[in-house]
Amino acid sequence: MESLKKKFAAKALALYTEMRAINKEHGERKMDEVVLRQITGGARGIKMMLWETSQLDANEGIRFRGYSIPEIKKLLPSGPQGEPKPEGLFWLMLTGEIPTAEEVNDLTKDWQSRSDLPQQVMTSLDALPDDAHPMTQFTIGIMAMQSDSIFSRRYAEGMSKTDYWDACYEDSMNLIARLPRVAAYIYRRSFHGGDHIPADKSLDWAANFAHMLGNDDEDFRSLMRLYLTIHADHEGGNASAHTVNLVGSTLSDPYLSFSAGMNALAGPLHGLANQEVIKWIFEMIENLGTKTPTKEQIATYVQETLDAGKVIPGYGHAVLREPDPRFTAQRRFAEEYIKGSDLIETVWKIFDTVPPMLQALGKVKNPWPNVDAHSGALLVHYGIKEYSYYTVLFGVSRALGVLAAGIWSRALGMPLERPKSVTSDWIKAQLKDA
Ligand code: NMX
Ligand code: MLT
Repeated sequence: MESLKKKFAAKALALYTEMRAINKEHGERKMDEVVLRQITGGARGIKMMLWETSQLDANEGIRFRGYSIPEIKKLLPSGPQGEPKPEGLFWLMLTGEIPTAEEVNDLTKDWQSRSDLPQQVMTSLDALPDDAHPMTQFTIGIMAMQSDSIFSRRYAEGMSKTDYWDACYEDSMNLIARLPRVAAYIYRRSFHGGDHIPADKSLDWAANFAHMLGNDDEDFRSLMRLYLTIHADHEGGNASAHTVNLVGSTLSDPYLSFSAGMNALAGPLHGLANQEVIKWIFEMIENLGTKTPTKEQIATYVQETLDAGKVIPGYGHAVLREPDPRFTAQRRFAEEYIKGSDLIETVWKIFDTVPPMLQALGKVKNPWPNVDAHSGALLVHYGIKEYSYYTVLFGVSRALGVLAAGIWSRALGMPLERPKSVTSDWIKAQLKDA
Protein backbone atom coordinates (compact mmCIF):
# COMPACT_ATOMS: atom_id res chain seq x y z
CA MET A 1 0.00 0.00 0.00
CA GLU A 2 2.33 2.69 -1.29
CA SER A 3 0.31 5.79 -0.30
CA LEU A 4 0.05 4.76 3.37
CA LYS A 5 3.66 3.68 3.53
CA LYS A 6 4.88 6.90 1.89
CA LYS A 7 2.76 9.06 4.15
CA PHE A 8 4.04 7.20 7.20
CA ALA A 9 7.67 7.41 6.07
CA ALA A 10 7.47 11.20 5.68
CA LYS A 11 5.84 11.66 9.11
CA ALA A 12 8.20 9.22 10.79
CA LEU A 13 11.34 10.83 9.40
CA ALA A 14 10.15 14.25 10.53
CA LEU A 15 9.36 13.03 14.06
CA TYR A 16 12.58 11.04 14.29
CA THR A 17 14.57 14.18 13.51
CA GLU A 18 12.50 16.30 15.88
CA MET A 19 12.73 13.82 18.77
CA ARG A 20 16.49 13.50 18.39
CA ALA A 21 16.81 17.27 18.69
CA ILE A 22 14.42 17.34 21.68
CA ASN A 23 16.35 14.55 23.38
CA LYS A 24 19.64 16.30 22.77
CA GLU A 25 18.45 19.59 24.19
CA HIS A 26 16.14 18.41 26.99
CA GLY A 27 17.35 14.88 27.72
CA GLU A 28 17.95 15.63 31.42
CA ARG A 29 14.60 17.34 32.01
CA LYS A 30 12.63 15.75 34.85
CA MET A 31 9.32 14.35 33.57
CA ASP A 32 8.11 12.29 36.52
CA GLU A 33 8.79 11.31 40.11
CA VAL A 34 8.47 7.80 41.49
CA VAL A 35 7.25 6.99 44.99
CA LEU A 36 7.68 3.69 46.80
CA ARG A 37 4.01 2.72 46.34
CA GLN A 38 4.55 2.73 42.55
CA ILE A 39 7.59 0.47 42.75
CA THR A 40 5.74 -2.11 44.85
CA GLY A 41 2.35 -1.49 43.20
CA GLY A 42 2.63 -2.56 39.58
CA ALA A 43 4.33 0.61 38.30
CA ARG A 44 0.98 2.47 38.19
CA GLY A 45 1.27 5.85 36.55
CA ILE A 46 5.04 5.82 35.96
CA LYS A 47 5.78 7.51 32.64
CA MET A 48 8.40 5.38 30.89
CA MET A 49 7.37 4.74 27.32
CA LEU A 50 6.78 6.59 24.05
CA TRP A 51 3.48 5.51 22.42
CA GLU A 52 2.21 7.57 19.51
CA THR A 53 -1.05 5.84 18.63
CA SER A 54 -3.31 6.68 21.59
CA GLN A 55 -3.38 8.17 25.07
CA LEU A 56 -5.61 7.38 28.04
CA ASP A 57 -7.15 9.95 30.35
CA ALA A 58 -8.35 8.58 33.69
CA ASN A 59 -11.66 10.42 33.45
CA GLU A 60 -12.31 10.83 29.73
CA GLY A 61 -11.01 7.46 28.56
CA ILE A 62 -9.10 6.69 25.41
CA ARG A 63 -8.25 9.12 22.65
CA PHE A 64 -6.78 7.81 19.42
CA ARG A 65 -4.47 10.50 18.06
CA GLY A 66 -6.50 13.00 20.06
CA TYR A 67 -9.94 11.73 18.95
CA SER A 68 -12.41 10.31 21.47
CA ILE A 69 -14.59 7.30 20.66
CA PRO A 70 -17.67 9.44 19.80
CA GLU A 71 -15.45 11.57 17.52
CA ILE A 72 -13.99 8.47 15.86
CA LYS A 73 -17.50 7.16 15.26
CA LYS A 74 -18.43 10.41 13.57
CA LEU A 75 -15.26 11.01 11.55
CA LEU A 76 -13.91 7.68 10.31
CA PRO A 77 -15.23 6.16 7.08
CA SER A 78 -17.92 3.68 8.05
CA GLY A 79 -19.94 0.69 6.95
CA PRO A 80 -23.51 1.06 5.63
CA GLN A 81 -25.02 1.48 9.11
CA GLY A 82 -22.52 4.10 10.23
CA GLU A 83 -20.13 2.08 12.43
CA PRO A 84 -16.47 2.98 11.81
CA LYS A 85 -14.23 0.68 9.81
CA PRO A 86 -11.17 -0.48 11.79
CA GLU A 87 -9.05 0.05 8.68
CA GLY A 88 -9.62 3.79 9.14
CA LEU A 89 -8.45 3.66 12.75
CA PHE A 90 -5.26 1.86 11.72
CA TRP A 91 -4.61 4.57 9.14
CA LEU A 92 -5.24 7.27 11.73
CA MET A 93 -2.94 5.62 14.30
CA LEU A 94 -0.16 5.29 11.77
CA THR A 95 -0.39 8.74 10.17
CA GLY A 96 -2.28 10.95 12.62
CA GLU A 97 -4.73 11.79 9.81
CA ILE A 98 -8.38 10.85 9.28
CA PRO A 99 -8.39 8.88 6.00
CA THR A 100 -10.82 9.33 3.14
CA ALA A 101 -13.29 6.57 2.23
CA GLU A 102 -11.13 5.82 -0.82
CA GLU A 103 -7.99 5.43 1.28
CA VAL A 104 -9.84 3.05 3.58
CA ASN A 105 -11.12 1.02 0.62
CA ASP A 106 -7.57 0.79 -0.73
CA LEU A 107 -6.36 -0.45 2.65
CA THR A 108 -9.14 -3.06 2.72
CA LYS A 109 -7.98 -4.28 -0.69
CA ASP A 110 -4.35 -4.30 0.38
CA TRP A 111 -5.12 -6.45 3.42
CA GLN A 112 -7.27 -8.77 1.30
CA SER A 113 -4.35 -9.27 -1.05
CA ARG A 114 -2.13 -10.30 1.88
CA SER A 115 -4.65 -12.47 3.73
CA ASP A 116 -4.00 -16.03 2.49
CA LEU A 117 -2.70 -18.32 5.22
CA PRO A 118 0.29 -20.56 4.75
CA GLN A 119 -0.65 -24.24 5.12
CA GLN A 120 1.45 -24.64 8.29
CA VAL A 121 -1.06 -22.51 10.23
CA MET A 122 -3.88 -24.98 9.61
CA THR A 123 -1.55 -27.96 10.13
CA SER A 124 -0.32 -26.58 13.48
CA LEU A 125 -3.83 -25.76 14.69
CA ASP A 126 -5.21 -29.11 13.57
CA ALA A 127 -2.51 -30.84 15.63
CA LEU A 128 -4.07 -29.35 18.80
CA PRO A 129 -7.06 -30.78 20.64
CA ASP A 130 -10.30 -29.00 19.59
CA ASP A 131 -10.79 -27.90 23.18
CA ALA A 132 -7.36 -26.25 23.57
CA HIS A 133 -8.16 -22.75 24.80
CA PRO A 134 -8.77 -20.49 21.79
CA MET A 135 -6.12 -18.03 23.05
CA THR A 136 -3.57 -20.86 23.15
CA GLN A 137 -4.57 -21.75 19.60
CA PHE A 138 -4.33 -18.08 18.62
CA THR A 139 -0.72 -17.63 19.77
CA ILE A 140 0.25 -20.96 18.19
CA GLY A 141 -1.43 -19.88 14.92
CA ILE A 142 0.52 -16.60 15.00
CA MET A 143 3.79 -18.36 15.79
CA ALA A 144 3.19 -20.80 12.93
CA MET A 145 3.52 -17.83 10.54
CA GLN A 146 6.74 -16.51 12.07
CA SER A 147 8.87 -18.32 9.52
CA ASP A 148 7.41 -15.85 6.97
CA SER A 149 8.81 -12.86 8.85
CA ILE A 150 10.36 -10.35 6.49
CA PHE A 151 11.94 -8.53 9.44
CA SER A 152 13.74 -11.66 10.68
CA ARG A 153 14.90 -12.62 7.20
CA ARG A 154 16.18 -9.16 6.38
CA TYR A 155 17.86 -8.81 9.79
CA ALA A 156 19.72 -12.07 9.14
CA GLU A 157 20.75 -10.68 5.75
CA GLY A 158 22.25 -7.60 7.44
CA MET A 159 19.48 -5.01 7.16
CA SER A 160 20.45 -1.43 8.07
CA LYS A 161 18.86 0.14 11.16
CA THR A 162 17.20 2.72 8.92
CA ASP A 163 15.21 -0.06 7.23
CA TYR A 164 13.81 -1.66 10.40
CA TRP A 165 10.52 0.20 10.19
CA ASP A 166 9.99 -0.86 6.56
CA ALA A 167 10.38 -4.58 7.34
CA CYS A 168 8.28 -4.16 10.48
CA TYR A 169 5.56 -2.42 8.41
CA GLU A 170 5.44 -5.29 5.89
CA ASP A 171 5.25 -7.96 8.62
CA SER A 172 2.60 -5.99 10.51
CA MET A 173 0.44 -5.50 7.42
CA ASN A 174 0.67 -9.21 6.58
CA LEU A 175 -0.12 -10.22 10.14
CA ILE A 176 -3.15 -7.91 10.45
CA ALA A 177 -4.43 -9.10 7.07
CA ARG A 178 -4.21 -12.73 8.14
CA LEU A 179 -5.44 -12.56 11.74
CA PRO A 180 -9.20 -12.74 10.99
CA ARG A 181 -8.57 -15.91 8.99
CA VAL A 182 -6.53 -17.48 11.79
CA ALA A 183 -9.17 -16.47 14.34
CA ALA A 184 -12.10 -17.69 12.21
CA TYR A 185 -10.30 -20.98 11.59
CA ILE A 186 -9.97 -21.47 15.36
CA TYR A 187 -13.65 -20.66 15.94
CA ARG A 188 -14.95 -22.98 13.25
CA ARG A 189 -12.65 -25.88 14.19
CA SER A 190 -13.38 -25.62 17.93
CA PHE A 191 -17.10 -24.92 17.82
CA HIS A 192 -18.44 -25.88 14.38
CA GLY A 193 -16.80 -29.22 13.73
CA GLY A 194 -14.23 -27.81 11.29
CA ASP A 195 -16.92 -26.56 8.87
CA HIS A 196 -14.83 -23.63 7.59
CA ILE A 197 -16.27 -20.70 5.62
CA PRO A 198 -14.14 -19.25 2.79
CA ALA A 199 -13.33 -15.53 2.89
CA ASP A 200 -15.46 -13.11 0.86
CA LYS A 201 -13.01 -10.69 -0.72
CA SER A 202 -15.76 -8.21 -1.57
CA LEU A 203 -16.13 -7.39 2.14
CA ASP A 204 -14.20 -5.06 4.41
CA TRP A 205 -11.89 -6.46 7.11
CA ALA A 206 -14.48 -6.63 9.92
CA ALA A 207 -17.42 -7.74 7.77
CA ASN A 208 -15.35 -10.51 6.22
CA PHE A 209 -14.34 -11.67 9.70
CA ALA A 210 -18.04 -11.73 10.70
CA HIS A 211 -18.75 -13.70 7.52
CA MET A 212 -16.03 -16.28 8.24
CA LEU A 213 -17.32 -16.69 11.81
CA GLY A 214 -20.64 -17.68 10.24
CA ASN A 215 -22.93 -14.65 10.61
CA ASP A 216 -23.76 -12.41 7.62
CA ASP A 217 -26.35 -10.34 9.45
CA GLU A 218 -25.77 -6.64 8.66
CA ASP A 219 -26.16 -5.71 12.35
CA PHE A 220 -23.50 -8.23 13.36
CA ARG A 221 -21.15 -6.79 10.74
CA SER A 222 -21.73 -3.37 12.28
CA LEU A 223 -21.01 -4.75 15.74
CA MET A 224 -17.76 -6.25 14.50
CA ARG A 225 -16.71 -2.95 12.92
CA LEU A 226 -17.35 -1.18 16.21
CA TYR A 227 -15.88 -3.95 18.38
CA LEU A 228 -12.66 -4.21 16.35
CA THR A 229 -12.29 -0.42 16.42
CA ILE A 230 -12.82 0.26 20.12
CA HIS A 231 -10.60 -2.58 21.40
CA ALA A 232 -7.67 -1.64 19.17
CA ASP A 233 -5.48 0.43 21.46
CA HIS A 234 -5.40 1.69 25.06
CA GLU A 235 -2.09 3.57 25.17
CA GLY A 236 1.15 1.68 25.79
CA GLY A 237 1.09 0.71 29.46
CA ASN A 238 -1.60 -1.98 29.39
CA ALA A 239 -0.16 -5.45 29.82
CA SER A 240 -0.54 -6.70 26.23
CA ALA A 241 0.69 -3.50 24.57
CA HIS A 242 3.55 -3.16 27.01
CA THR A 243 4.57 -6.77 26.34
CA VAL A 244 4.56 -6.23 22.58
CA ASN A 245 6.64 -3.11 23.10
CA LEU A 246 9.13 -4.81 25.41
CA VAL A 247 9.59 -7.88 23.22
CA GLY A 248 9.72 -5.75 20.06
CA SER A 249 12.46 -3.62 21.61
CA THR A 250 14.78 -6.65 21.49
CA LEU A 251 14.20 -6.62 17.70
CA SER A 252 12.12 -9.76 17.92
CA ASP A 253 9.95 -9.55 14.81
CA PRO A 254 6.21 -8.59 14.88
CA TYR A 255 5.06 -12.24 14.93
CA LEU A 256 7.17 -12.95 18.04
CA SER A 257 6.29 -9.72 19.83
CA PHE A 258 2.58 -9.81 18.99
CA SER A 259 2.17 -13.42 20.12
CA ALA A 260 3.95 -12.54 23.39
CA GLY A 261 1.44 -9.73 23.89
CA MET A 262 -1.43 -12.13 23.26
CA ASN A 263 -0.19 -14.30 26.12
CA ALA A 264 -0.54 -11.25 28.37
CA LEU A 265 -4.01 -10.53 26.99
CA ALA A 266 -4.98 -14.10 27.91
CA GLY A 267 -4.82 -13.32 31.66
CA PRO A 268 -8.10 -12.91 33.60
CA LEU A 269 -7.17 -9.47 34.98
CA HIS A 270 -6.66 -8.27 31.37
CA GLY A 271 -8.37 -9.44 28.15
CA LEU A 272 -9.66 -12.76 29.46
CA ALA A 273 -12.00 -10.72 31.69
CA ASN A 274 -14.43 -10.61 28.72
CA GLN A 275 -14.96 -14.39 28.99
CA GLU A 276 -15.02 -14.21 32.80
CA VAL A 277 -17.82 -11.63 32.75
CA ILE A 278 -20.24 -13.74 30.75
CA LYS A 279 -19.24 -16.92 32.61
CA TRP A 280 -19.99 -15.12 35.89
CA ILE A 281 -23.37 -13.88 34.58
CA PHE A 282 -24.33 -17.35 33.27
CA GLU A 283 -23.41 -18.89 36.63
CA MET A 284 -25.47 -16.25 38.41
CA ILE A 285 -28.49 -16.95 36.18
CA GLU A 286 -28.14 -20.67 36.80
CA ASN A 287 -27.74 -20.25 40.56
CA LEU A 288 -30.71 -17.92 40.82
CA GLY A 289 -32.83 -19.98 38.44
CA THR A 290 -34.02 -16.93 36.48
CA LYS A 291 -32.97 -15.15 33.28
CA THR A 292 -34.31 -11.87 34.65
CA PRO A 293 -32.66 -11.40 38.06
CA THR A 294 -33.70 -8.38 40.12
CA LYS A 295 -31.13 -5.84 41.33
CA GLU A 296 -31.56 -7.24 44.85
CA GLN A 297 -30.76 -10.77 43.64
CA ILE A 298 -27.75 -9.44 41.71
CA ALA A 299 -26.52 -7.61 44.83
CA THR A 300 -26.68 -10.84 46.85
CA TYR A 301 -24.70 -12.67 44.15
CA VAL A 302 -22.11 -9.87 43.95
CA GLN A 303 -21.68 -10.06 47.74
CA GLU A 304 -21.19 -13.84 47.55
CA THR A 305 -18.51 -13.37 44.89
CA LEU A 306 -16.69 -10.80 47.02
CA ASP A 307 -17.04 -12.95 50.15
CA ALA A 308 -15.42 -15.82 48.25
CA GLY A 309 -12.34 -13.59 47.79
CA LYS A 310 -12.91 -13.09 44.05
CA VAL A 311 -13.06 -9.97 41.89
CA ILE A 312 -16.18 -8.85 40.01
CA PRO A 313 -15.06 -9.31 36.41
CA GLY A 314 -15.57 -6.36 34.07
CA TYR A 315 -15.32 -3.81 36.88
CA GLY A 316 -12.35 -1.72 37.96
CA HIS A 317 -9.37 -0.43 36.03
CA ALA A 318 -5.72 0.33 36.62
CA VAL A 319 -6.01 3.83 35.08
CA LEU A 320 -9.66 4.75 34.40
CA ARG A 321 -11.66 6.41 37.17
CA GLU A 322 -15.00 6.80 35.34
CA PRO A 323 -17.16 4.36 33.33
CA ASP A 324 -15.13 3.22 30.33
CA PRO A 325 -16.31 5.03 27.17
CA ARG A 326 -15.88 1.69 25.38
CA PHE A 327 -18.56 0.27 27.72
CA THR A 328 -20.77 3.26 26.89
CA ALA A 329 -20.22 2.83 23.13
CA GLN A 330 -21.34 -0.80 23.37
CA ARG A 331 -24.34 0.18 25.48
CA ARG A 332 -25.35 2.75 22.83
CA PHE A 333 -24.99 0.07 20.17
CA ALA A 334 -27.28 -2.27 22.12
CA GLU A 335 -29.82 0.52 22.65
CA GLU A 336 -29.89 1.20 18.92
CA TYR A 337 -29.74 -2.31 17.47
CA ILE A 338 -31.05 -4.78 20.07
CA LYS A 339 -34.47 -4.87 21.69
CA GLY A 340 -35.72 -7.15 24.46
CA SER A 341 -32.56 -9.05 25.40
CA ASP A 342 -32.77 -10.34 28.98
CA LEU A 343 -29.00 -10.77 29.05
CA ILE A 344 -28.31 -7.18 28.02
CA GLU A 345 -30.89 -5.90 30.52
CA THR A 346 -29.00 -7.93 33.14
CA VAL A 347 -25.70 -6.27 32.15
CA TRP A 348 -27.36 -2.89 32.68
CA LYS A 349 -28.80 -3.93 36.05
CA ILE A 350 -25.33 -5.09 37.09
CA PHE A 351 -24.09 -1.61 36.10
CA ASP A 352 -26.66 -0.11 38.49
CA THR A 353 -25.75 -2.52 41.29
CA VAL A 354 -22.00 -3.15 41.37
CA PRO A 355 -20.35 0.32 41.60
CA PRO A 356 -21.81 1.32 45.01
CA MET A 357 -20.93 -2.10 46.39
CA LEU A 358 -17.32 -1.86 45.20
CA GLN A 359 -17.13 1.72 46.45
CA ALA A 360 -18.30 0.54 49.88
CA LEU A 361 -15.27 -1.75 50.12
CA GLY A 362 -13.18 1.39 50.47
CA LYS A 363 -10.19 0.02 48.58
CA VAL A 364 -11.31 -0.26 44.95
CA LYS A 365 -9.98 2.77 43.10
CA ASN A 366 -12.41 2.52 40.21
CA PRO A 367 -15.82 0.92 40.84
CA TRP A 368 -17.03 1.47 37.26
CA PRO A 369 -17.39 -0.99 34.36
CA ASN A 370 -14.58 -1.47 31.86
CA VAL A 371 -14.77 -2.55 28.20
CA ASP A 372 -15.25 -6.23 29.11
CA ALA A 373 -18.42 -5.71 31.14
CA HIS A 374 -20.56 -5.40 28.01
CA SER A 375 -19.00 -7.15 25.05
CA GLY A 376 -20.02 -10.74 25.84
CA ALA A 377 -23.74 -9.99 26.03
CA LEU A 378 -23.61 -8.42 22.55
CA LEU A 379 -21.80 -11.43 21.13
CA VAL A 380 -24.25 -13.88 22.70
CA HIS A 381 -27.08 -11.93 21.08
CA TYR A 382 -25.56 -12.55 17.65
CA GLY A 383 -24.98 -16.25 18.30
CA ILE A 384 -21.33 -16.23 19.42
CA LYS A 385 -22.09 -17.97 22.69
CA GLU A 386 -18.79 -19.79 23.15
CA TYR A 387 -17.25 -17.37 25.64
CA SER A 388 -13.82 -19.00 25.79
CA TYR A 389 -13.43 -17.49 22.30
CA TYR A 390 -14.04 -13.86 23.27
CA THR A 391 -10.47 -12.87 24.05
CA VAL A 392 -9.43 -13.89 20.54
CA LEU A 393 -11.73 -11.17 19.18
CA PHE A 394 -10.12 -8.68 21.55
CA GLY A 395 -6.71 -9.87 20.32
CA VAL A 396 -7.51 -9.44 16.62
CA SER A 397 -8.50 -5.86 17.36
CA ARG A 398 -5.53 -5.15 19.64
CA ALA A 399 -3.21 -6.06 16.77
CA LEU A 400 -4.13 -2.79 15.05
CA GLY A 401 -2.85 -0.60 17.88
CA VAL A 402 0.17 -2.52 19.06
CA LEU A 403 1.48 -3.24 15.56
CA ALA A 404 0.98 0.38 14.44
CA ALA A 405 2.84 1.43 17.60
CA GLY A 406 5.55 -1.15 16.85
CA ILE A 407 6.14 0.34 13.40
CA TRP A 408 6.48 3.74 15.06
CA SER A 409 8.96 2.34 17.60
CA ARG A 410 11.20 0.96 14.88
CA ALA A 411 10.92 4.18 12.84
CA LEU A 412 11.86 6.29 15.86
CA GLY A 413 14.84 4.03 16.59
CA MET A 414 13.60 3.13 20.07
CA PRO A 415 16.27 1.23 22.02
CA LEU A 416 16.09 -1.99 24.02
CA GLU A 417 13.68 -1.48 26.93
CA ARG A 418 15.37 -2.18 30.24
CA PRO A 419 13.95 -0.46 33.35
CA LYS A 420 15.58 -0.83 36.78
CA SER A 421 14.53 -3.26 39.50
CA VAL A 422 15.45 -3.04 43.19
CA THR A 423 15.48 -5.44 46.12
CA SER A 424 13.55 -5.03 49.39
CA ASP A 425 16.92 -4.55 51.11
CA TRP A 426 17.65 -1.61 48.82
CA ILE A 427 14.29 -0.07 49.71
CA LYS A 428 14.90 -0.54 53.44
CA ALA A 429 18.37 1.02 53.10
CA GLN A 430 16.89 4.07 51.34
CA LEU A 431 14.37 4.52 54.15
CA LYS A 432 17.11 4.29 56.79
CA ASP A 433 19.26 6.85 54.99
CA ALA A 434 16.37 9.32 54.60
N1 NMX B 1 -13.82 -6.60 42.22
C1 NMX B 1 -13.36 -6.78 43.48
N2 NMX B 1 -12.24 -6.20 43.95
C2 NMX B 1 -11.60 -5.36 43.12
C3 NMX B 1 -12.04 -5.09 41.83
C4 NMX B 1 -13.19 -5.77 41.36
N3 NMX B 1 -13.66 -5.63 40.12
N4 NMX B 1 -11.19 -4.22 41.24
C5 NMX B 1 -10.23 -3.96 42.15
N5 NMX B 1 -10.47 -4.65 43.28
C6 NMX B 1 -9.63 -4.74 44.47
C7 NMX B 1 -8.25 -5.26 44.07
O1 NMX B 1 -8.29 -6.68 43.92
C8 NMX B 1 -7.40 -4.76 45.24
O2 NMX B 1 -7.65 -5.59 46.35
P1 NMX B 1 -6.47 -5.99 47.38
O3 NMX B 1 -5.93 -4.72 47.88
O4 NMX B 1 -7.17 -6.82 48.39
O5 NMX B 1 -5.47 -6.77 46.56
C9 NMX B 1 -8.02 -3.39 45.50
O6 NMX B 1 -9.37 -3.45 44.99
C10 NMX B 1 -7.30 -2.23 44.87
O7 NMX B 1 -7.20 -2.47 43.47
P2 NMX B 1 -7.21 -1.24 42.44
O8 NMX B 1 -6.02 -0.40 42.74
O9 NMX B 1 -8.54 -0.58 42.44
O10 NMX B 1 -7.08 -1.98 41.03
P3 NMX B 1 -5.76 -2.44 40.24
O11 NMX B 1 -5.23 -1.28 39.47
O12 NMX B 1 -4.80 -3.14 41.14
O13 NMX B 1 -6.35 -3.55 39.26
C11 NMX B 1 -7.92 -4.47 37.73
C12 NMX B 1 -7.13 -3.22 38.13
C13 NMX B 1 -8.57 -4.23 36.39
C14 NMX B 1 -6.93 -5.64 37.61
C15 NMX B 1 -8.96 -4.78 38.83
O14 NMX B 1 -9.87 -3.71 38.91
C16 NMX B 1 -9.70 -6.09 38.60
O15 NMX B 1 -9.21 -7.12 39.03
N6 NMX B 1 -10.88 -6.04 37.89
C17 NMX B 1 -11.59 -7.25 37.54
C18 NMX B 1 -10.94 -7.90 36.32
C19 NMX B 1 -11.19 -7.10 35.07
O16 NMX B 1 -12.30 -6.70 34.76
N7 NMX B 1 -10.13 -6.90 34.26
C20 NMX B 1 -10.28 -6.28 32.95
C21 NMX B 1 -9.54 -4.94 32.81
C22 NMX B 1 -9.77 -4.36 31.42
N8 NMX B 1 -9.10 -5.15 30.37
O17 NMX B 1 -9.70 -5.54 29.41
O18 NMX B 1 -7.89 -5.40 30.47
C1 MLT C 1 -6.96 -2.43 27.85
O1 MLT C 1 -7.76 -2.15 26.95
O2 MLT C 1 -5.78 -2.74 27.58
C2 MLT C 1 -7.44 -2.49 29.25
O3 MLT C 1 -8.47 -1.57 29.49
C3 MLT C 1 -6.37 -2.50 30.30
C4 MLT C 1 -5.55 -1.26 30.47
O4 MLT C 1 -5.69 -0.26 29.79
O5 MLT C 1 -4.71 -1.29 31.41
